[in-house]
Amino acid sequence: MFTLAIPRMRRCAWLLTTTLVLLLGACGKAPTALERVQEEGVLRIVTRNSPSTYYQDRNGPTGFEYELAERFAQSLGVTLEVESADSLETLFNRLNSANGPHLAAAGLFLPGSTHPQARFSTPYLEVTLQVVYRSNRPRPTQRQQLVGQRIMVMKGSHHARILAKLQRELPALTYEESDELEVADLLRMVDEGQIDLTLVGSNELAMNRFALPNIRVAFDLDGEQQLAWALPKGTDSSLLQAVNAFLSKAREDQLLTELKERYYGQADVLGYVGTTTFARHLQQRMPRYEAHFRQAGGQHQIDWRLLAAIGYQESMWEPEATSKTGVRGLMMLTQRTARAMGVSNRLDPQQSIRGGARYFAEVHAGLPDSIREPDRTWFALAAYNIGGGHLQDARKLTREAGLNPNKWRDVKKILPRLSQKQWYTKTRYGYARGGEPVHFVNNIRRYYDILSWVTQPPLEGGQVAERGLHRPGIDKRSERSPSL
Ligand code: BLG
Repeated sequence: MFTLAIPRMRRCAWLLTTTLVLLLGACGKAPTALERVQEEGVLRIVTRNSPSTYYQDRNGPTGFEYELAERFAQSLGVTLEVESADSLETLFNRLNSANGPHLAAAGLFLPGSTHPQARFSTPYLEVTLQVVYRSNRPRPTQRQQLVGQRIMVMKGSHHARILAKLQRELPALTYEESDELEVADLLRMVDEGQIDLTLVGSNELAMNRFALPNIRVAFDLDGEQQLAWALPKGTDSSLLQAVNAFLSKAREDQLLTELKERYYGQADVLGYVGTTTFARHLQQRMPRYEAHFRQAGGQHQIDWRLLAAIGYQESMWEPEATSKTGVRGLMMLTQRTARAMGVSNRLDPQQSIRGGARYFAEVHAGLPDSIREPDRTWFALAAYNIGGGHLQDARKLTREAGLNPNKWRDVKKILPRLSQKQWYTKTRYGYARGGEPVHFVNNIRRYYDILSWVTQPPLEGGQVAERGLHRPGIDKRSERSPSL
């Protein structure tokens, strides 16, 4: 009996095991966080609506965090979906909610210790944390002088944690945390004297400074800081590993350098005086010409804000401006260009804008196809200023220097050589003030960024000013073109 029974039991055991294995096999292992993103075909991120992270311009969503996240989504072969949170509290709650975003890309400071609600990626940007104050108040120069001041920071921010740490050292230190206000609001409150101080990342300050005439940096706090993306706690680390691998490649491939240059590189080019003067003229002068910029932009498919930025760089929106070389008008047309563009009176702002827009569009269209956007726009600006021939020379010298003649980043390094004898004697068109277009393009890019931010269309699902939880459309463009 037993001799028969034993094999039957074994058979049963084998059958059971096989069934279990098959069942497990059929159900599959639970997909990892990364596999879920890939299966869904969408990377969902939460961010903040601010000039240093994410906002809308005419072409759709833009901003440092947006573009970096878009590149990450591309690397995974999925599309990007963005929502913006109106406070850090909402942001971290969303991150940890069921079916919430996969990660937060929001200019978050890498915490010194573990964060209660998130795991952080490797850093992608180095910034300093700055204490800012109002210019007509005494400047604090060290930590002890923070005591007795009305300080406000965003609730749940790294800045608040730094202050909490400092409070242990300086028990008399007090500060408030707000979950209603964004960095830009806090800076405005300092600017208007409603609070004494706030803390801000150097990148954010640079991007927000244009409308804040009274803001000054008191001192840097706590050495160099780093920004990183945040992922929810409690998920496996597959997505975090993919993020880290992407960021390390982005560093190696210069993508981070490029984005830094694109979004923050221009932030300081205007300097303090330039920035505040621009902010004043934006209110006082721009409204007179806005309709002309819009009209000319519409006619030539150029973002009107780019035309306005050119106009500001050329004349500070002064229709009677005259350069030392006799170039005149709001868009600073040479006599030859004016004639070619059918402008009879260069001092007529509408004619000048129309002529400038047409000239820019022609120069842009005439560039070789090998120059892609957004560089194509920067090259067109340079040609507007220095002429196509000199730009050609600079591109040739760039190629000869082993650099890429289709990249603005490379050509702008070489352009100043056009004013050095050892170089311009080797060129076809000879001497030119090659530094001028570099400066010209840098400034215009910064004016353009500011104009894009201040005139950004409302995000879908609510007004920007309300900064609710928005879900703008997914943008699949791989190239950003401010002009066409
Ligand atoms: C530009 C012309 C280009 C011309 C270059 O000069 O003017 N652009 C316009 O008229 C819009 O057409 O190129 S060329 O036709 O191939 O020769 C070179 O001649 C104008 C520039 C010159 C510049 N502002 C627009 O950017 C200017 O006024 N520079 C002088 C500055 S300062 O007063 O001496 O400091």
